[in-house]
Amino acid sequence: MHLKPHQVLTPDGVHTGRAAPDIDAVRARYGALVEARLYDHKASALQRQGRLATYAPYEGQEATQVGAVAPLAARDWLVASYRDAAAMHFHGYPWKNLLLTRMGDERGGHPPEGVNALPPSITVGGHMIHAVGIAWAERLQGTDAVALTMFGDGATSEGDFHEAMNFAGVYRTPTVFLCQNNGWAISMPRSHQTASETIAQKAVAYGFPGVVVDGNDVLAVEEVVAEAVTRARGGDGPTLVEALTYRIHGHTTADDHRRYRVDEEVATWLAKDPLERVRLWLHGQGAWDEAWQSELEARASRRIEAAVAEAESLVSFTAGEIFDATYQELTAPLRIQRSLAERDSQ
Ligand SMILES: Cc1ncc(C[n+]2csc(CCOP(=O)(O)OP(=O)(O)O)c2C)c(N)n1
Ligand SMILES: [Mg+2]
Repeated sequence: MHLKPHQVLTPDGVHTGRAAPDIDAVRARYGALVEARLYDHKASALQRQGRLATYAPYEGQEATQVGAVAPLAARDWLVASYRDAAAMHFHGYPWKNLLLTRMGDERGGHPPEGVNALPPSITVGGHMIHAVGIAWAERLQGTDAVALTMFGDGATSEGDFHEAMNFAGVYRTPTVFLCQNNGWAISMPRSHQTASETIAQKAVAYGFPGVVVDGNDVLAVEEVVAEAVTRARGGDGPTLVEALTYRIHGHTTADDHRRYRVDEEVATWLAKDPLERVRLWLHGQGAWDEAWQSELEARASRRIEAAVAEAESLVSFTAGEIFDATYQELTAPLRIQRSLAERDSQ
């Protein structure tokens, strides 16, 4: 069990890993990180313009999300939560569908055929059980597919976490549990979540390995998850990975994080930015320049803008129709609320 976080790239962009990384692979990861950040900023801006409902920003957590799905094959499953848009996108879930889920359109929850991912779970922790069930079903059918589930530090206090981990341990299901420990569950700090020194060590009690990784280091996350995927595929059972990371913004666009945490804490994590360390390393290899950066941003922005246009062209319900889709019959107070919603959205 590694209780010291595994790290390959320091925040200054120094590579401390064993083997020299493949430059093209790192450039590809960097491109994904850039696109992930652009989407996050775009989605927050759309929410501010009233074009998206509440959004859960993940800036600061891009390395965990990109690194976690990099080792997955298309036949593997991703079962993630509301903050994991980047991970889901890079496992094939289109930006358009992710936007639709935030626009209140249920079509967002139906990824294209062949994309092995469940819709983002809003229920904290419930989806870990689904991931274990999927992994077990794959094993019973004799495939070598694995299921990766992503959840937060807060989710580890749910009974569902225990049920999922216990079942996975007993039946040695091919499940990779990835806890994005971002230090906070809304306003609840990690120190109030559990008395365990680490979340990873909880795996020991369930009979499988737990690993701690620097969640702002995309190469380290990829390495650790790749090892866990190999174990699961080979029939050696689950692994719990704890990625230490941080969400730079509020819990959602409806939260003011300045009410429960200090600016200095955010500043400490800004200095460990997951994109910057990769950029610095590439720059040191002569594999990064401004022109390439602009090209990456332009390409990602074109893809994201196209997804926004497509999602917006599909969504055409009025605020009042949300009531019709939710209730079979409207009571008198609901009829009043419906007409107020219609009036306010004019
Ligand atoms: C079962 C359940 N309980 C409570 C909530 C309300 N809720 C939404 S997010 C959240 C905090 C989750 O924190 P964490 O697991 O650390 O994930 P993070 O938001 O930090 O990514 C809570 C309590 C919920 N959605 N589902
Ligand atoms: Mg959290």
